Amino acid sequence: MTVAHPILVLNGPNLNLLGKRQPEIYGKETLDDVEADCVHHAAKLGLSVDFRQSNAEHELIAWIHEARERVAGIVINPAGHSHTSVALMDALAACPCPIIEVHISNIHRREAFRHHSYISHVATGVICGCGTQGYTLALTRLAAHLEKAKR
Ligand code: CA2
Repeated sequence: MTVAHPILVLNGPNLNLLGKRQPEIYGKETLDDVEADCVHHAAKLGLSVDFRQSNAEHELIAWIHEARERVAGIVINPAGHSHTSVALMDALAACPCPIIEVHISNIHRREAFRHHSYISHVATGVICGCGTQGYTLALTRLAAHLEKAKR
C-alpha cells in the first residue's frame, strides 16, 4: 500500500530540547532521532511524513490550516499546548483526517494540570507513556485506519 498524501507529524513547544534536557522524563533520543525513526517506519508502512516542530502556537495553527486538505493524517505532540489551547483544538477540529495525539511521558502519572488535554477532545486516538516509540506506534495506527477506510 502506498498513500499519496503525507502524514503531518507536528511537535509543540520545547520539544526541540528532546534528548538534551530531562532525559529521565523524555528519554535520550533527540527530535532529529525521532524524525529519522518516523521517516524509516513510515516508508515500511507505505507512508511519507512531513515532520515539523514549532515553539509558536500561531505557526502550529497555520500549518494545520494549510494541511487540512493536503494530508492523509496528523500525528501531534502538542506539548504544553495540550493543557491550555482551545485554539489548537479548534484548528484540529476543522481537519477531516484522522488525528493521533502523542505524549512521550505518561501525563496521567504526572502533575494534575497535565491530566487534561484539550486536544484529546478532537483526537481519533491518544498514545501516552510509551516514550518516543509513541510516534511510530501512531504511524502504525494511522496506516491501519487509512487501510480500513479504503475498504
Ligand atoms: O510527554 C509529552 O510528550 C508532553 O507532551 C511533553 C510536554 C509536556 O508539557 C506535556 O505535559 C507532556 C513538554 C515538552 C517539552 O519537552 C522537553 C524535552 C526535553 C527537555 C525539556 C523539555
